[in-house]
Amino acid sequence: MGLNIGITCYPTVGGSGVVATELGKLLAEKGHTIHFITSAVPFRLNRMYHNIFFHQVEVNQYSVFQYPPYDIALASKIADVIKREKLDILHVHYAIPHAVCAILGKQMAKSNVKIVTTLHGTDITVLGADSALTSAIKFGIEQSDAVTAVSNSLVHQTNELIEPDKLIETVYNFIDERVYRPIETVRHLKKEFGIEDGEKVVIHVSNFRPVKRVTDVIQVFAEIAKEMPAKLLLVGDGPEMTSVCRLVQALGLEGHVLYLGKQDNLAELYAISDLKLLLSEKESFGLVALEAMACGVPCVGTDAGGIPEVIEDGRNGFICPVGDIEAISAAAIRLLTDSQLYETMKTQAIETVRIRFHSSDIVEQYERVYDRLMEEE
Ligand code: GMT
Repeated sequence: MGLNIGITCYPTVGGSGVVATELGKLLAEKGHTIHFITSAVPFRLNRMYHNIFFHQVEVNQYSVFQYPPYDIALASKIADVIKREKLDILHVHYAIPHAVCAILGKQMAKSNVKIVTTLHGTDITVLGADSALTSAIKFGIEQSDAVTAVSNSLVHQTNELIEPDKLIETVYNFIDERVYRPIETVRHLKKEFGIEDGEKVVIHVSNFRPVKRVTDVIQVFAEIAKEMPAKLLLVGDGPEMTSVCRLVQALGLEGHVLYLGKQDNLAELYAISDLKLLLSEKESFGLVALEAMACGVPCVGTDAGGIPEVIEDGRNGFICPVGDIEAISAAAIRLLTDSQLYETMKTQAIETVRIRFHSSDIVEQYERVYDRLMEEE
């Protein structure tokens, strides 16, 4: 029987919002009723579903408040939706603040709704190290009925940093295979971007925060461009963009780098790309690597967090030490120049996504968590 499921996430661009929204859509397609309780319509909620509802969290901007009370407004909205829609499950993404808001909302509603919290990384690897927040994160985890994390590495880091008295299960991220797949029809894009036949295309997609080490991407690309004609697609924007542009200029790479800003149709960009670089120093999973691999683009990534659980070194891509420009460049150049190795890794990348991260398997894992909690009644 279909469940009534509330989902809270950050609805704006970001892997956690993407995963939460795609999960809601696939659960709705399986007959569950979904209630998004968020500050804006999730950006990936791009079509009409009869069984997906959106409840907007309105934050009071009253000037007396030095900080807008988002957390309290969310808890209050959660309480209203729990009561009115008789939620069975409330699935929140991020321990801080969402798990804590869920617990408060449940208490306000005097309900027995089951809370599932999914940890995505930043809540643990960045906020977890902030002693001002550790108790709240621990509380959010321990008071949830079930807690999942998006990689084994994140489970391990959470246990090390927070030491919660709670079992945390790994449920990997997934992509929508209908969107992220190899497509052949956009070859004209290359021409439109001014990419010559025979030029290799390297792509990097991120929010350009310091943890993504985008300047390493530029340094590696400079080494690649010494060996072969190549272009670099930079997709996304963020605080590091100024340093990135400066480095591109200093290395004389202006004509080789295309700044594409934030983009939606990534499958089309992957269709014209040969290699993806994900060189982060912290990354609980690396959803962008999975998206690229699903489109048949092998990746070179760093040995940070959950990246090696997605990119399997020497099988579907390469893993190198964080910041080791020489090793990363050598791996990238090897992949781009050995056509037999490239074809093998491309095939393995597609296979890995299909076998280890298939959306139907991952959604079933979440359903099993929900069913288990419902049976505990
Ligand atoms: O850091 C980001 O890129 C954004 C952040 C988010 O909130 O979406 O990403 C985190 O969650 C993603 C989805 O689970 C993961 O794929 C990212 O690896 C994770 N980011 C970090 O751990 C830094």
